[in-house]
Amino acid sequence: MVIALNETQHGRPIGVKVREIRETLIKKKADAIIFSALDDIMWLMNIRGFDIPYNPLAFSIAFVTNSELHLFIDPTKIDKQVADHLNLGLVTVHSYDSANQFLQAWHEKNKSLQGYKVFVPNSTNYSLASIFGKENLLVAMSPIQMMKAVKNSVEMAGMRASHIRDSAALIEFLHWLEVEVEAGHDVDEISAAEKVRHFRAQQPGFVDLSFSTISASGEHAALPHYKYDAETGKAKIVKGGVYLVDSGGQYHDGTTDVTRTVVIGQGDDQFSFHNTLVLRGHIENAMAKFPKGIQGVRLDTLSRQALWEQGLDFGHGTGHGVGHFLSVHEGPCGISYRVSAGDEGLQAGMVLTIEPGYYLPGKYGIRIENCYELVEDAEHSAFLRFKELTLVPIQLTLIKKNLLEKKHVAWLNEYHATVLRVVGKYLLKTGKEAVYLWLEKQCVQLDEQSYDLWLTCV
Ligand SMILES: [Mn+2]
Repeated sequence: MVIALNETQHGRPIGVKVREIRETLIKKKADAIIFSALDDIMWLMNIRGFDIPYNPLAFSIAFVTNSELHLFIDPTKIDKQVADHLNLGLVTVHSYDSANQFLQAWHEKNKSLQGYKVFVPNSTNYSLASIFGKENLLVAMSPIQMMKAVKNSVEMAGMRASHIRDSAALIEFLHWLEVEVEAGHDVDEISAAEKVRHFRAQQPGFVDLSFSTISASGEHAALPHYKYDAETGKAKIVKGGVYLVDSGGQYHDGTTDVTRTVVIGQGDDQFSFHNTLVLRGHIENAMAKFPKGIQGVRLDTLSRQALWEQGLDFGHGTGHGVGHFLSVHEGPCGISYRVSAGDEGLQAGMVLTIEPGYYLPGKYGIRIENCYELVEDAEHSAFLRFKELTLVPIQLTLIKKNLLEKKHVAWLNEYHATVLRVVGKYLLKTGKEAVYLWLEKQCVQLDEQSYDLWLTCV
């Protein structure tokens, strides 16, 4: 099956997108461009598919010339509605299997043209690229990479709306987890992960998870890419133990990715120390104002500074791009200690995660991850800043107050006020009063001057 997005979901018809691609072809003096990256094709055609778990993609190939637009896809996946949608976009649909033959014939017909060139994005497979002959290739990053990284206003509205519902689902989960563990009921990594899916699946517009949930108790959390199996997943989530949940959803209007690390009950001193360093790094990054167009690599240090001061670090990038009802990891921009391939600089309208962590092998791991949109700074129009999409409370009882400055506390207070206002309202609207009351407690405002009240009020 393939579905077509409507105008209120994609915000930009096929024709407008294709026109922009043809302008690129003219600029690059190319006669045609081939697309084989599935997220490029889904975005261009305003369709989504279900051929790959967690990724709303359909196996396909697209070919754009100055006057033609071809899509190669299994025709049995296309119903009347999708056919009409593609027809309206002036797309000629062919069977997936006929792509090679079609492209070969097209090449034969055009190869004698003066200055003949085919734009082949650098992600294209060898077999497709070799159809056109080495001397005729223009190999570069797919122009769609940047086009889809910068969300249009409709896509961004969808990202915001889906993040509210998704945050509500995760808050429901965290509330459920606390109640269950406090009651002494058995909760293991597998049953917790199933609950995460359960709460998301109840939300309107839910399609699938955006990746396989990382549900990690205790020392398992020390492995950043941990995946439970039937055996390891029996690890219990216990009072006083660390639990890390990294998960996300695919919705008709957006894609989400969020990580929280929690302790039901009291965390120990060492854990709170490391947790606060990670939190401080997250906040430092989230508060940053930076010039438009810089590469994400220049922001990466911000999320590590607090750890570095203590001789600590983490072994993964700070953040990645996120698609709009597409892949949860999306290029070309990211925030990493390595320059992300093809990073042409950060722009307003991009969606990025900030997810610093700290991992103590054999003991526990910590990661605090939110999605953010990049917006123009209100004071300095040549600058950008982060605006939160993810709205899930960050556990206040795991913070060592002497490791935060007033500005970090102010950020936390503002964040939690937004969480309560936006998601709280949504929870009440959907009849989740018990969850709302729990959320209210998680979002308590901290005293910015003296933190003395902290432990009594949380
Ligand atoms: Mn992530």
